[in-house]
Amino acid sequence: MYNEALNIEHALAAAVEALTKYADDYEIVIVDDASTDDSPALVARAAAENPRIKMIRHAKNRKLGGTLRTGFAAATKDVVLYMDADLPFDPDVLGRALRAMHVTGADLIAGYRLDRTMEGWRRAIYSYFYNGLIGMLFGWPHRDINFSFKLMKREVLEAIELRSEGSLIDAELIVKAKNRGFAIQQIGLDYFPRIRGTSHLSSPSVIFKILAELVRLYPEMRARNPQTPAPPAPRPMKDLKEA
Ligand SMILES: Nc1nc2c(ncn2[C@@H]2O[C@H](COP(=O)(O)OP(=O)(O)OP(=O)(O)O)[C@@H](O)[C@H]2O)c(=O)[nH]1
Ligand SMILES: [Mg+2]
Repeated sequence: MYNEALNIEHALAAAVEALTKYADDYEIVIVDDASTDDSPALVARAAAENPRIKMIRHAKNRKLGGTLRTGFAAATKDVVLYMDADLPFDPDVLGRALRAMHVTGADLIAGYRLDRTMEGWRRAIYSYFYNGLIGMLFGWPHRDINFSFKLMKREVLEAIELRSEGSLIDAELIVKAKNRGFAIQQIGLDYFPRIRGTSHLSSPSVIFKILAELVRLYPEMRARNPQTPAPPAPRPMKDLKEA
């Protein structure tokens, strides 16, 4: 979360609603990336009312990769979902994604945006080339690398070391998980572009940082290291809910 005072309370309420419906036990970890608006105070208020909500605050702005790594390190449950704070999808899709994990036995379910027309052609073109570039470099075609819906078993996060500070983090996660032999499936999701607050992560400096980190991390992202056995037979839905 970065300066999301206009979105965060509603995003939290929608997440709590979905988690209550689909999980017996849950936690919500919000990483505040040194926001300068009221959003940390709003999260603190929600956390005082619901002890399952935790907030971790960065003293300095670290961008997406550093922030996700803080959040992943703090997550304690068996299944972890990461989501942007501007509510780009309805958290109720968690039910479908858990179901997809159960039915396919995948270790990671990645969401892709079914329709992006509202975002404008410039961003659609950037994404098209970025998805193509990652596919070409690592041999893993993936439809929507940077979409913020990734549901994964905690084994995935325990097995790989993520090092991006910027927005390369999504590609690093997908590529390293695949290289370790984890099974990934994709599901199409309704995407709701931001209508409140300010966009921060689609600037030229963010894209430049992705390319710089790609050069730095390319060798380790190329290393195939399948130490993971074939995915186990799917667990009953009931177990996932209890997890
Ligand atoms: N950690 C971190 N997160 C940020 C920063 N800027 C934005 N974010 C968060 O990252 C997520 C995505 O940022 P957005 O600005 O929505 O980027 P986007 O989804 O590519 O673009 P729009 O939705 O069109 O604004 C949101 O949860 C933001 O709060 C930042 O500097 N650091
Ligand atoms: Mg957004």
